[in-house]
Amino acid sequence: MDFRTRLAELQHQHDALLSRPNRIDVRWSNGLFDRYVYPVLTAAHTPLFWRYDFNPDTNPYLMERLAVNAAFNVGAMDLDGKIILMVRVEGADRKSFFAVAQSENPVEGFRFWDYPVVMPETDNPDTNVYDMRLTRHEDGWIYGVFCTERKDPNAAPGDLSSAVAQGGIARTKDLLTWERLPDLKTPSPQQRNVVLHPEFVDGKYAFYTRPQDSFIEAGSGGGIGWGLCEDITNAVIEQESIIDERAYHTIKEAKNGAGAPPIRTEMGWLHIAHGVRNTAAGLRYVLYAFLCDLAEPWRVVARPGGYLLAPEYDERIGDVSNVTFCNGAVAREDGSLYIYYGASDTRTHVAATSVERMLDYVLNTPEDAGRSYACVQQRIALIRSNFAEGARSDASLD
Ligand code: M1P
Repeated sequence: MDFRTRLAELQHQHDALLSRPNRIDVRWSNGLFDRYVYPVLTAAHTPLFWRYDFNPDTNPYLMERLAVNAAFNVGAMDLDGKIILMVRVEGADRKSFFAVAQSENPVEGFRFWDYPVVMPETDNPDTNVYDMRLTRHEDGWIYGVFCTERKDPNAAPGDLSSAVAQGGIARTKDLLTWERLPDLKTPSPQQRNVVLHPEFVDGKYAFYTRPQDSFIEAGSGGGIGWGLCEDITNAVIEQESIIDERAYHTIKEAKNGAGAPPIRTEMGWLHIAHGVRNTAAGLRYVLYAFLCDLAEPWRVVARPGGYLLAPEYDERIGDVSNVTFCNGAVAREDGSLYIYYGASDTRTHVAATSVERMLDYVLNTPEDAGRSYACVQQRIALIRSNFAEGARSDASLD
């Protein structure tokens, strides 16, 4: 196929992908949210002109010159009626960067802006940046809080894996031009999954943190932390307290982290977070939800047990399999709520629900009972109440 024909074919396929309608996955039904059949973003959604050199003289075989590996873990917000996703795009070289994709439809039709985000560096340049949470703060700025990763300066010679993760902070008014602020300083050696609360608390900026001792292990960092700081242009948290602990034999045994910036509801601040447990096949990442008090956002008031959303179907497989991860959700004025989640560190999916349903879920789902015996008691209570409602025994059916 000659250059021009192949380019036309590539463009045709790309246009078809970008305009492919999405539909609810009928295999899935739990009354809480709808899953969609197709991911809303994949590496293949990135513009062809980000990847191919279109000049036949310099690229006679029409090769991908700068391939893209993945598009996942998106920050999200509603902007003038459009859904904006701040995508973690990962090049074939493993480096992630941020890029905006937008759509008027929350479940399909996402298209990338022409250029990725140019995120200014600090004096200590980031090797890798990822997982931006977008917070529209009451101070008038839109903040992007993300993980910045650099090689560990104390790594032993030959150790090319040890890294240091910290909370990077930048702000913008238009998502185009970004002002980089100094990284968040906390008492913890490392941070990931840092989220800025959208409102001042006691006149201060409030952060959800995830203290950790090393790059991978949370170690003594016991869960989702909370801390206040006076000045976001030099953000220092002196005191960090754990508001949502890790716990033995739960979905957040190994680690957990705040996800989308919390959503203000009439019943409290709604959080969609992630929990990580160990399995014989490696780590398993699931989403879970909890609710915090409106006036005291550091106080958890409802903790439904178990996970909200776990990897299913194709979501289970990818570069890091068995992972669902959320750092962006959008609550719209009509009450609908869209949860964007990365699947297995490869692509981006959406689950559609409503704030009302999520409140029903967090307020009426029993807490983790903690022990098998107690979980059986919980289930027996449900069974008895259903028999009282007229449920028929399956065993009595022929
Ligand atoms: O690979 C799974 C996830 O691992 C990290 O999350 P956590 O810090 O909770 O382990 C992040 O790097 C995230 O991007 C990734 O999806």
